[in-house]
Order: sequence, then structure tokens, then C-alpha cells
Amino acid sequence: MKTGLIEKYSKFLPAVDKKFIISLNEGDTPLIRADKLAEALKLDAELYFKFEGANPTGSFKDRGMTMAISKAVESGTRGVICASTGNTSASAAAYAARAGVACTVLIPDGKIALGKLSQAIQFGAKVLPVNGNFDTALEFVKKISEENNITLVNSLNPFRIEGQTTGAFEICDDLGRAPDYQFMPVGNAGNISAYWLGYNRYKKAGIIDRLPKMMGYQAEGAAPIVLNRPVEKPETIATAIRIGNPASWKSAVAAKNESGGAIDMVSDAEIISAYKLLSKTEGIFAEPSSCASLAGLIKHLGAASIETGAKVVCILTGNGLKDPDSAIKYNECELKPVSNEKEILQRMGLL
Ligand code: AN7
Repeated sequence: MKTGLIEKYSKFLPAVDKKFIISLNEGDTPLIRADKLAEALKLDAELYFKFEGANPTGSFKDRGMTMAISKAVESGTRGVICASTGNTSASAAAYAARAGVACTVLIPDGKIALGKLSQAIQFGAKVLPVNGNFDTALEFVKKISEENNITLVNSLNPFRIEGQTTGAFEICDDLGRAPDYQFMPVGNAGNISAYWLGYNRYKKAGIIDRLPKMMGYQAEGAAPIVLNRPVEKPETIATAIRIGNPASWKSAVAAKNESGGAIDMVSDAEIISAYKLLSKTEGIFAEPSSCASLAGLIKHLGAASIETGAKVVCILTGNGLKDPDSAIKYNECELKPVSNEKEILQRMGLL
């Protein structure tokens, strides 16, 4: 039977006493080969998408949350708290519910996808919209967690990063080696740091013999690492990565430098274009922010080439169903009801 990540990868993760493990059998997400899309992009390489939307709460955050909440429970926590653009709050709320631990989430008022908000509410977390953005919310929870003996479950919590290393392990296990390139979105920069740590851990253990180039992409209106300064008022339709002062800034830059990769930015138009192309070409639905990975690959191919036969992985961090509003908003659809066969055939373009 499929187990959760803490049991599956216990050799590579901090030890957790079995009786404290809080898991929803996260991980083991599909690595989907995308030959059609590779051909459309004239990419003579093996292209794969790591579909993190298949995790229990629909995003990669579950990898870190199983570890962070288990460790919090092990330490006898009196409650957990996080700031979130949405996915962290959904994941924290779910794992906290399973652990029977109180959970508070601070979200940027009005700037979170409906699916994520509904998850946090449904799982019974205390949901507090903040007048301000993610960065403001993060400052609040850092202070409150320190002063009140409440466990912070943002990626500043090192167990979050530890759990998220498992994404790299799975990709290597599936490919039989590390990819040559990994494209991914960058927000608070925890995930790119975690993947790099994971690949290095597998290399040190002798399981892989090479490391991928880490290619991270921020949204143009929220690109502090690219601009090399915090962005006070980050703006992008990719609300999950609407972050102006990432917590793991330094380790993300280290991952880029050590791997010979890049951290660049993509526009909202490029993100939406990739979002639609992915679904229409491959039948995969990822939320807009996740598609910064594919948008990044497309941008990269406009300026550089990728070697024939290379293995290229794009991380799709969150499920498209998290944000139904974007799908309806950014696609043409006529939803006027039909009432007879003739109208149906007309709308099908057959008459
Ligand atoms: C779909 O939920 O920061 O660079 O509070 O939800 O590790 O921050 C989410 C981030 C990419 C960026 N894709 O990852 C939160 C939050 C999706 C995300 C990112 C997020 P990091």
C-alpha cells in the first residue's frame, strides 16, 4: 500500500517517531511525458511535467506540511500558524485538522483563489484576511509565532523544506537519473531551495551522478530576486507567487548559481498563454502560477537552445481546480443555453 512521504523516504529525512506521523499519503505524483508539447515547441528533448496537483490538498505544499505538522505534534505544539497566498493555508489547515491541532492562516485580503480559501475554511482553520499582501502577513506570523509558542509552518520552518526535498527524489526515482533541466515557479523561494537540497542529497548518497540546472521563474510584477531588491507592491494575476520579499531568497540564488541555472521572470500574458497551451495540448490542468514553469521554458527556448535528448522537467506546483475563475476568465466560452438540435449543431459548427 502507498504510504506517506515520511515513511517512504525515511532514510533521507529527519526522523519522526511513528506515532506522531501526520500524513494524507501525499507525494508519489505523476511525472507525465509531454511529447506533443515538446514537438509544438520544437524541443528535441524529453519533456516531462511533475503534476503536484495530484497531492491530497492539490499542491506541492503537502510534502512539507506532513513533515512540519508531524514535528509540531511531536514537540507538543499548542497550535500552528502561517501566512499564505493560498496553497500553504489549504495544506496547513488539512494536516492540522488531521492532527487535531488549532490552525490560524493569514491571507492577503481578496487576492487568493477561491478553491484555496474554501479549503482552509472547510478544514476548520481560523482564516484571517490581512490588510496588506503576503509579505505583511508573513511579518505578523513570524512575530506571533515567536512570542506565543505557536509553531510557524511557513517554509521558514526547516521541516517544510526537508519534506519538500522528496519531489526531487521522486523525479530521480522515475527517470533513473536527475533531469538536465528543471523549470519551476518561484514565490517565497522555498521550493527551489528544497529541490536543490534534495538533488544534492541523492547525489551524495550515490543514487544520481549529475545535477540539474535549476531554472526558476518569478512573475514580472513580483520579481524581487531578478531585480535584486524587494518589491513593495507585488502585482500579478499569478496570485500564488505574488510575493515581494521571499524568505528563502539567499538559498534560491545559491541553487541557481551552484547549478549553473537561472532565475528570470515571465509576464502575466506569458503565464496565461502557457496555462492554456498546457491544457489544450496535453490535457493537464495546473493553476496559473504553476505555469510560470512552462512559460519560463518557452522564454528560455526563445533565447537559448536545449541539447538534443536532454531530460527537461517542469514542476506544476498546484492543481488548476484551485482557481476555476481564471479558467473561465481567460478562455473564450459562450455559455448561453441551447434549446433545440439546430442550435446545438450550429454551436458545434456543423451547420
Ligand atoms: C502553486 O501558499 O507561498 O517559491 O503561501 O502556491 O516555494 O514559495 C505558495 C507558493 C509556486 C511558489 N506555485 O513556491 C503560499 C505560497 C504555487 C504556489 C509557489 C507557490 P515557493
